[in-house]
Amino acid sequence: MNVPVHHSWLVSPYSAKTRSYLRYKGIPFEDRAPSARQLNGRIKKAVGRAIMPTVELPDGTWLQDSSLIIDHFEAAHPEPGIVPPGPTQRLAALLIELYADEWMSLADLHYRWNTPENAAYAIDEFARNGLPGAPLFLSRPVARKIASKMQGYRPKLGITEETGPGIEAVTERLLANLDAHLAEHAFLLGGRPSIGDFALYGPLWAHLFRDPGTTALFDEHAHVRRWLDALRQGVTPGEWVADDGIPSSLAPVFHEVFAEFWPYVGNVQAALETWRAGHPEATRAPRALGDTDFTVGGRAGRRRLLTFTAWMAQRALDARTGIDMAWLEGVGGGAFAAAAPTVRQEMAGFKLRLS
Ligand SMILES: N[C@@H](CCC(=O)N[C@@H](CS)C(=O)NCC(=O)O)C(=O)O
Repeated sequence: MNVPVHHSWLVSPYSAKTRSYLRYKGIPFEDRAPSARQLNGRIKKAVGRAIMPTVELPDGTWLQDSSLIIDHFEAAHPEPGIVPPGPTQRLAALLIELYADEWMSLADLHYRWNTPENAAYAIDEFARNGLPGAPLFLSRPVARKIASKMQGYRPKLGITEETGPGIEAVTERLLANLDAHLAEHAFLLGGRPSIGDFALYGPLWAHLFRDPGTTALFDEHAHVRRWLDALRQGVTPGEWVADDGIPSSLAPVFHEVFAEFWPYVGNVQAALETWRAGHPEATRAPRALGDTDFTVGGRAGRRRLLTFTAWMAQRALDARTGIDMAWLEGVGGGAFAAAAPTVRQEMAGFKLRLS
């Protein structure tokens, strides 16, 4: 093994993020689809969980979490950079990454598991990957087990009959807003993709576009389809938008980020701080701190307060220095600008720790 091995399935959104990133960077790698046995054996042993993507480096080191995988390769291969040098564009890219990773899972799981055609397709994909070469009557039961775990995330994330239409409304708006933006720009922040592009591509391509029951969501959005193709195939980088500017055509997207997603993150952070006050000696917070009210597309639900999301939010919060505050406030980011979290976490040994 002379090149990094990217362990992933095509159905996985976070793996689509890292795969498209590695391709764009021109970093040689081997894409390998792990079997169920490898996921529960080697991979679980290496990173503590049967999860994807993982990257196994030639020296035997393992990487997990799509953001940390990208950070690793950005440090080793800085050009062409995917984090813009301007502070406002950098923040914009990290906000889109945060939203794509932590909020698009609503759309991912809703459209895949509540669309019968997609669910059947995904189960067969799980079967082919999980037990390669086995006849479907043998591999489908294994696949159904994996699927039922994924389906089980729906109520925890607040994906219900009540919120489903809200998730669809938000997703359709996102696609329309992106299409209008991409009519004028090749990528989110100009002529080259940022970490926000790769993160957003993950769920849009691996779930919504690739799953056959929802491909039609893209029928009216030719610019989004062209953008998906560019991110899938790799492109020659152009220039960032000049002068650290954020195109006004992205304003509706950021308004959505701050309208419904950011209040949820604020609730996670508040819950983490309350929990921390009661557990001053703890070195790790639980994965979930109970449930909270939330809204998506105007529909109300309840979802778990996930401490992982607070860790991801730190990346964006830490990038506020030197930014154009007028832009941030103009797109509804006042609460984000003012947030002053007192509890921090860090990833060590594939686990979050309180720092
Ligand atoms: N934040 C992680 C999320 C990875 C993730 O949730 N991967 C899914 C597949 S797309 C998975 O393997 N889930 C297994 C599980 O939740 O047990 C990342 O960015 O790598």
